[in-house]
Amino acid sequence: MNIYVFDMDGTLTPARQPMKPDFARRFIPWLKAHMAYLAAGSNYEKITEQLPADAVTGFSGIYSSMGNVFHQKNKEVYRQEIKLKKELLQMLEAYRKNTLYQGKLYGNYLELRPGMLNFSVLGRNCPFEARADYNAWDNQNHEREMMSGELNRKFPEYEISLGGKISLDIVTKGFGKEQIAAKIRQAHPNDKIIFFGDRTAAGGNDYALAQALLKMENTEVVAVNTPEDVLAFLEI
Ligand code: M1P
Repeated sequence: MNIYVFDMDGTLTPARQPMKPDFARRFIPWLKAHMAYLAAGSNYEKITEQLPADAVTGFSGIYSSMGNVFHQKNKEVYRQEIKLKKELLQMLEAYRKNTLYQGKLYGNYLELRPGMLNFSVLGRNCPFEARADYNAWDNQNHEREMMSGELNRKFPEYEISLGGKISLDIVTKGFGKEQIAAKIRQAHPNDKIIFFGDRTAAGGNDYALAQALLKMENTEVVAVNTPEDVLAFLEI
């Protein structure tokens, strides 16, 4: 049997937006007929906002906050927390204060989730246009790459990766998305595991999970750019 694993933002839904109705109409019947898990960076509340209820219950399990929380059929099975060093938080505050981005900054720039911290210089309370504006600026100026490189060198006990468009995801080493690989393999020792993600390249937040899976036997990683690529691969 194949076990399917999906990232959410950029893979099953547009980033931070609800699943498109046409995608849901084709994907959910397929989901109900297969064994599939969600492996998301977002927290569970955001997942339930973005996915229709029958998609949430259609998964055999939902890993949220990078695998630090696990739900089955709407019931929380476990959660893990993160310890944050004062020096790390001070550096994040300095990045926010000294950014060269000229646009307006918004609130909720440090979002603590179970087992992880999401950091965005721009601030998560930004409107959608500001998100696009910051992302275009960051693509030119590589602020997030610079910050994640510096933080990974200075704090080897943490793993810092680019989130989606505007943020960094910070976890304790070993407690990023890669932990999901071992958990799914343990539950399904003999099955083929196929993972779909839009950020499987180095530096992306699906990279660690993709690499952990590829080190195991009987796995496949499918790099996608949009939810439509998922439908095309699955031929649904
Ligand atoms: O694609 C998953 C990422 O989505 C959001 O990223 P951003 O706000 O940067 O677009 C965040 O929820 C992030 O934690 C998550 O990994």
